[in-house]
Amino acid sequence: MKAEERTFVAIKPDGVKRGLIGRIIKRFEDKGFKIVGMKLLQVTPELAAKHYEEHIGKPFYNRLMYYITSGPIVAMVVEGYAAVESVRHIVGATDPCNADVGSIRADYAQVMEYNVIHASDSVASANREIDIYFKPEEIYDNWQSTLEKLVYDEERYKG
Ligand code: FUP
Repeated sequence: MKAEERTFVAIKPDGVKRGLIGRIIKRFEDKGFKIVGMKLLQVTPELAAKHYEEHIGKPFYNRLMYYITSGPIVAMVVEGYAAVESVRHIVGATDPCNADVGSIRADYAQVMEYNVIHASDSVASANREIDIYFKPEEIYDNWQSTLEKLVYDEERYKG
């Protein structure tokens, strides 16, 4: 059964520089997700290499490293029902040409190299990426979103 999950989301440097932070966060809030971690940070080359270690050696790796370190990102931990799958739908396909209409990448991006946002592709990746970007004490879950009980039954779907 699908359940409550956490996922890692990052508004990439192009999204920050284009002034899309508010519009992107709004989509997750509108959906009823709970943001339990959030910060603006500059990704160092070391952090970037850790995040994208699966892509080391690929033809686009160097460009990806340059891009993700080219300005600050907004890193978030987003919590909600089937958050990994659901957030990936809101984000859209990696290549914005193929992203579903209405998704963030369809609405705001044209090419893969500047696709505005990152979201974890599995629960295992989410846990790994949350660990890379957040200390446990930087995650705040000790508050109640007014939506938790209305958008989905939190107790029923507890992860
Ligand atoms: P995603 O999970 O959608 O972020 O996509 P990937 O982990 O497959 O790729 C990470 C980033 O590398 C993408 F956001 C964009 C970039 N990339 C390219 O530039 N070219 C490629 O062929 C594949 C990925």
